[in-house]
This record gives sequence, C-alpha cells and structure tokens, in this order.
Amino acid sequence: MTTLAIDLGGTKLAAALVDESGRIRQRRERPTPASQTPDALKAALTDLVAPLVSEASRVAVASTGIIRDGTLRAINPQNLGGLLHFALVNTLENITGLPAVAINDAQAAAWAEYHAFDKRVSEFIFITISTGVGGGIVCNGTLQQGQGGLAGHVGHTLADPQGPRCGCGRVGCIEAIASGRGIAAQARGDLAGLDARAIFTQAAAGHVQAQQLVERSARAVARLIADLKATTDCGCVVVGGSVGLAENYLSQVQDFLAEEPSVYHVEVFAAHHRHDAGLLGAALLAQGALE
Ligand code: ADP
Ligand code: BMX
Ligand code: ZN
Repeated sequence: MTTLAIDLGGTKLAAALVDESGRIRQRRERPTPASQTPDALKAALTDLVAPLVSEASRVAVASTGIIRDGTLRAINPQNLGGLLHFALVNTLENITGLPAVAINDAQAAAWAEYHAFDKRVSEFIFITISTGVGGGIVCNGTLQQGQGGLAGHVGHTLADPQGPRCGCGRVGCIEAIASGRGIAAQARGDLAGLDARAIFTQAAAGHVQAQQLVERSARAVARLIADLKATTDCGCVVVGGSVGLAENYLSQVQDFLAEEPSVYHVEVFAAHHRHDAGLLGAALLAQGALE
C-alpha cells in the first residue's frame, strides 16, 4: 500500500509517496503560505499533492502544532503566519478522497528516527530546530503523544527568564531563542530582516553578531538536552530541522553540552533521515506501527 505522506512545517510543505518498505518517491516541496485564513493553506496543499494522489491509497500528515482529533492547533501561531486552527484530516480527506491520519511533526520524526536507530535504547529524544523548536519523546519504547497531543513540546520550556517573549505567550522559551524564527527575530543592525539561513551564511563568513546568535541558539539547545537527560535518562538525542542540520551547528551543541556536569552528558546525533524524518514517521503511523 502506498502512502501519500505530507510534512507541514512553518516554513515549508513537503509531500512524497512512501511505500511499505519506507522508500520515498516523487518528493515535492513548496513554501508554507503565511496567511491567517485556512484557505491559502488548503490551496497550497491541493496544489502540492495533486500529482501524487492517483498513486496513493491513504494520506499521512506530520504537522507543526498540537494535533488532536485530526485538527491542528498552533501553540505558537506566529510560526504559521497567525493561523490558529486548521482542520487537517477533514481538509485532506476532502482534497484527496482518501482516508487520512495526522500527528505532530516532531513526534512523527521521533518515531521514524527511533526505528532507524541502530542501538537499543528505551528512552529516546528527537529535537527539531527549524521554524520553531519541536520535540518527540519515546519512553520505554512508546511514543509519547499525551492525552491532548502536547507531549514533547520541549521548545516551550524555559531557556532564559530575561529572554524574548515567545509566540506561545511565555517569556524566554527555548523556541524564542534557538529556533530559525527566534534567531532571525533577535537580529539587529545589518542582520535585521535576514532569515536564519542567511544569518548562518554570515556567521560562516565571520560576522560576529551572526556567530553570537548561532552560539546562543546552540547553547540553549545544549542546556535543553541536559534538562531532558535529567528528566528521562535518555540513551541518546537525535537532532533534525534545517537549523539543527546546518553545517557546524551540532558540533557547537555538543561542545556546550560537554561543559555541563558529566551526569547530564548524552550522545547527540544528526537525524538519520535528514529532512525526511517527518514524512517517514507519518507513513509509519499510517501503517499502524504506532504501538
Ligand atoms: P519547517 O520548519 O517548515 O519544517 P525547516 O526545517 O526547513 O522547515 O526550518 C526552517 C528554518 O530553517 C527557517 O528559519 C530557515 O531560515 C532555516 N534554514 C533553512 N536552511 C538553513 C540552513 N542551511 N542553515 C541554517 N538555517 C536554515
Ligand atoms: C512549535 C509548534 C510545535 C512544532 C514546532 C516545530 C506550532 C504551530 N508549532 O513549537 O507543534 O512541533 O514548532 O515546528 O505551534 P516546525 O514548523 O519548526 O517544524
Ligand atoms: Zn513558547
């Protein structure tokens, strides 16, 4: 059975056909529309999946936001241009005429990465550093979604009480400091208005403020990892998202983690499936493997 897998992030939408063995075909990508109304998102999804629908027999969506009963609810609406709610499963069933399931993007990616991990660990953490900062936690071999879908939203834990206000309403969340949007929002002077990708390019070219922004992000993520080690005694942490996978980023996180007391040390790896972890995790969910 072929699954039409969709990854709905704050910056980009991806879709692909995934077969039973997890092979990805016909991957397509386009920017996420920034609009407070659901119509623009529906139109973008319709356009994205149109060439893929005829070969699929079901749809699986990994999406940013709290996913409960097939509906997306933003914890940080700023990541979706102000969009608060979106009827994910209904909309995709209407667009495609196929049955659909949905799960949070980082929870999905965690499940795919847990399956790809070659060592036996029962506690496993995935963190995406992308438009926002998301997370997925596997405890005792079971993916934690929580009753309301909130489990794993580690981007909204505290990094700095004096830090910037987060779009979720709290002050000083990891996401406000470490995410792509957070890095861009803190930029000043000649970096103001640049996105995180451009700020990373500046950092690589030796721009001091850009290097400090990247460093602040990596330091916050390292502290988050130490907190998660203390909370779950995880056997490893896997990092994804375009910021998390950016050149020289993970090595900085590892260096800052090494400065913490050794009891908080844990191996940190880049996502095995790189930018496809969400797509593959959603496809696994559709296969009924989420048990
Ligand atoms: P999404 O959040 O939609 O899943 P991504 O994982 O691509 O998408 O994350 C988007 C964020 O990553 C944006 O803030 C973007 O500026 C940033 N980004 C994209 N490419 C890079 C890169 N090569 N280096 C650093 N940051 C990047
Ligand atoms: C935000 C939140 C999470 C999501 C994370 C990463 C929203 C819309 N999203 O913390 O649900 O997992 O961002 O999302 O509130 P991404 O778009 O960066 O992949
Ligand atoms: Zn927050």
